[in-house]
Amino acid sequence: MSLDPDTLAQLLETLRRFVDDRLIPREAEVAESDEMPADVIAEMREMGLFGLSIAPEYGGLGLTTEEEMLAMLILARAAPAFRSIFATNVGIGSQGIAIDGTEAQKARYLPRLASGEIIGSFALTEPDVGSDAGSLKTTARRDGDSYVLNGTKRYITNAPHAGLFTVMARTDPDQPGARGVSAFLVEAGTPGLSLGAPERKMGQQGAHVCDVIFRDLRVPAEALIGGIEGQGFKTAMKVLDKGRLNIASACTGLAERMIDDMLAYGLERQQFGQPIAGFQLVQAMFADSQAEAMAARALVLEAARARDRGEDVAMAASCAKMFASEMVGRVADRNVQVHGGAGYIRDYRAEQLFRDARLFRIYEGTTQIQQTIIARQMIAGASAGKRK
Ligand code: COS
Repeated sequence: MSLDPDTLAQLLETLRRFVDDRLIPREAEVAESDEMPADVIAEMREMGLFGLSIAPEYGGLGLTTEEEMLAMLILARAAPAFRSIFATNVGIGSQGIAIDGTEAQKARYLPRLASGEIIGSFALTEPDVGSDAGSLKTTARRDGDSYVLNGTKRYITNAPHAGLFTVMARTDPDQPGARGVSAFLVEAGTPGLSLGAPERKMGQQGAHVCDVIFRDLRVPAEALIGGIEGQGFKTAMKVLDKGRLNIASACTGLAERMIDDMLAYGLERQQFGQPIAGFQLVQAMFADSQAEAMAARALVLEAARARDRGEDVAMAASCAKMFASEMVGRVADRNVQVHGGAGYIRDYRAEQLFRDARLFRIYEGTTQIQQTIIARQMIAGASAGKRK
């Protein structure tokens, strides 16, 4: 159910103040320490950020997709590590349950995810399985009233902090592709679950990823999402449709922040006796960035509205994710360029955000996978005579 316009405006204003007053001033501290401060997480919990997308009956704010994207556009103005800590609960760490879970699974986990009491992680990628997600090798063998999981998941966002993992595993060894995959809910602390060391990354310090390893890990049959085998790949794809919209809004919000930064610097920095913002070649970088960020905003919000209307948004989400993640890379590069020498120096944020933004073109489906999804749908539509 959508919020009334005043409540939505108030929420967005509160988020903007939180980002400006509480998050952006702590970016350097988080980047240097590679830790997310406990008081920041506590404040995020109090504000309900972990439950933006979760229905009110499970303790969340129950925002529509469009409202959620409007919130994310603001929250993403801070360095991406801040968003990362609650974003898996809003997106890929909760949506498998929200979309395809049984009533019992929703009642058991969604309230704790919404409050931020536990962090949810999404475990699809494996050492040998990235873009070709349907060929995953982790197995889940039925044994009486339980399943026994074996395998390794790789680069799992928030895994070091997670209380709950949505794990895609193969229940049917005779089905090598997507149809043999099922989705499970695995709680942290289950015997047989272990974690690798946190990876050292190019950027986004303060956000953590590591391997998740299952060795004869036993879960009850009730841990199978939706209670139906063979649906796990489709669940993962539906989760990623939504996740890709989230990434697109994160890219757009960060681009808008960097445009503000480059403008502020351009107006302050004097060369040849005047602010560099007065030079047309610098203005071209402002203008290209602004037009591209506006296009990304329009794309993500239109896709969000289509999702709220109940339409299939697989292609629109891929278009938004592809365009926005490529766009934010260009804007991050121009932001460094406008800052000149200062743009290359650690003490300024342009350098950090340039590295942080690089991940967006890779996770939740590379640009090349988004291109594949978009083109496949175009061809299928044209073949079926459905393309206008
Ligand atoms: N929603 C619902 N169902 C979907 C779907 C979607 N968005 N996309 C695919 N499916 C269904 C298909 O309809 C098909 O169902 P049937 O078997 O009933 O026909 C099934 O899922 C398999 O789909 P498909 O044949 O397209 O699977 P492929 O193995 O060709 O893989 C890609 C498709 C490449 C798109 C997929 O593997 C993918 O998204 N890869 C990237 C993974 C990724 O983003 N990883 C990032 C890690 S998560 S942070």
